Amino acid sequence: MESFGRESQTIAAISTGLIPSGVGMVRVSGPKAIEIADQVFQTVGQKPLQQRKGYTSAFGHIHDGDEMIDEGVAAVYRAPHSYTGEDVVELCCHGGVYLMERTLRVLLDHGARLAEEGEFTKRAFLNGKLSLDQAESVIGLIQAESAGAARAALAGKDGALKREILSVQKRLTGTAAHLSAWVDYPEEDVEELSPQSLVSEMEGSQKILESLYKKYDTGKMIRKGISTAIVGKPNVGKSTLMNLLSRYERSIVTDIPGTTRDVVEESVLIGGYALRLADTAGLRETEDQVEAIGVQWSRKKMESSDLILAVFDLSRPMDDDDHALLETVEGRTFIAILNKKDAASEADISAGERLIREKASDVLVMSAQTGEGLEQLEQMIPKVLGLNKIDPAAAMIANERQRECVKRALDALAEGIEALRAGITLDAVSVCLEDALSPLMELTGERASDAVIEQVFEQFCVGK
Ligand SMILES: Nc1nc2c(ncn2[C@@H]2O[C@H](COP(=O)(O)OP(=O)(O)OP(=O)(O)O)[C@@H](O)[C@H]2O)c(=O)[nH]1
Ligand SMILES: [Mg+2]
Repeated sequence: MESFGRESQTIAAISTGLIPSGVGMVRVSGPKAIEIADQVFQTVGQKPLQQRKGYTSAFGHIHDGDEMIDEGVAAVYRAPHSYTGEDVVELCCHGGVYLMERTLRVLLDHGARLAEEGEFTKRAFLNGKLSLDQAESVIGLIQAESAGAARAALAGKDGALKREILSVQKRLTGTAAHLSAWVDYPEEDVEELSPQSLVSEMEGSQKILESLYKKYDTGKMIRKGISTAIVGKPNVGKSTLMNLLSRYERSIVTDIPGTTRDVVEESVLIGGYALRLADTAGLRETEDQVEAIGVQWSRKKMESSDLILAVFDLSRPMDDDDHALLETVEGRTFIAILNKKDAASEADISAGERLIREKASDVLVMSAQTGEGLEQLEQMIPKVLGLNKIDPAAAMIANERQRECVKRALDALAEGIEALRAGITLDAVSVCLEDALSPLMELTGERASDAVIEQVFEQFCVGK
């Protein structure tokens, strides 16, 4: 009972980060937002906030009783034309942690309640401002670390996925209508209402969902970054490549084989994508206990990464270790980096290249030391991963929850198609159609349980 009416209460939270910064923002939302803000914020030479229109702002003083805390600006939004769909006031003050916390405390003293994680966005969802998948894109926007990730999140927030899902829902509802027409008037031998035509309709929906589903892993790389392992035998120049890509001395480089022992990680931006690089210990059999652990870690890193940069040294003849590496990366997404071009003769280069090309389709001759070939590498990476074929602004599944919903819809559709083909009762097919529709409505939040909604908004921070 404690939570009775919580949704109609006025909430407040600090929406900017809790670190000293130029400006801080404390947000209030709910039926009493403007009234409460008026008790805390005194406009200077202007009407109180309650007499102001939406989408206006006023300069004034934030005070606690007679004590002035700070000066700032209050922006007023009137329901339903605000982020949450309720009356909202955003109080911008100086971004000192004490000032923001004090401002918040005074708002709470005057009747606001501290907002829970994601409660502003949750209210936007409950008030029909956003679908559940759009709300999830807000998290994506906040977490985006690259241009690609930000574009994908913005497209999601704009409703790209929602529109695609709604179009499939519409198709499925149409198919359900045809199915019942066929059940009700079987004697009307209408050509387009055959089991075969129903199968085609369902396959149409299946195709759209499948294409979304297949793009999931690539989309994930755009959003979360491409985990990339730099591997190779000792001394081939892995750490030099790491430093070249990081643009600073991230890893220790020496001419002693076995220099790198730990996995050294760094995030870099390449062509609008985030690359999560891991420089690893050179792969070789070793008696050295510490180095041996490093080699194990290298292998683990290689197994879990999206992309492998397999480095070879052109200035020395290829040996068994190089061949072993080629075998290890076979079947994986990798680029063979033929390094130390500057220290190799034309003959070495062509011999090395010929050998590697037998096993690798993406090969780059470069010099990590001089930087020659860096640009080509940066262009190759998105291409090898197929990222260049994906429009970040297109509809994309953004997380595991959404992926699972699409998967359930696909399973139900496959079952329905099989049932139709096998001539199983049409009632069973109706059930499959309903089973396909239901997870799609869960995805957009049109028909999601409270538990699902809770889980989504728990991932937000307070203030959003
Ligand atoms: N000439 C030339 N030397 C290079 C190049 N890349 C790396 N080196 C040299 O090769 C040696 C080994 O470089 P590292 O980057 O430490 O090699 P690594 O693969 O990380 O070696 P381990 O950590 O021991 O496995 C160093 O002396 C580098 O300066 C290159 O492109 N050209
Ligand atoms: Mg190294």
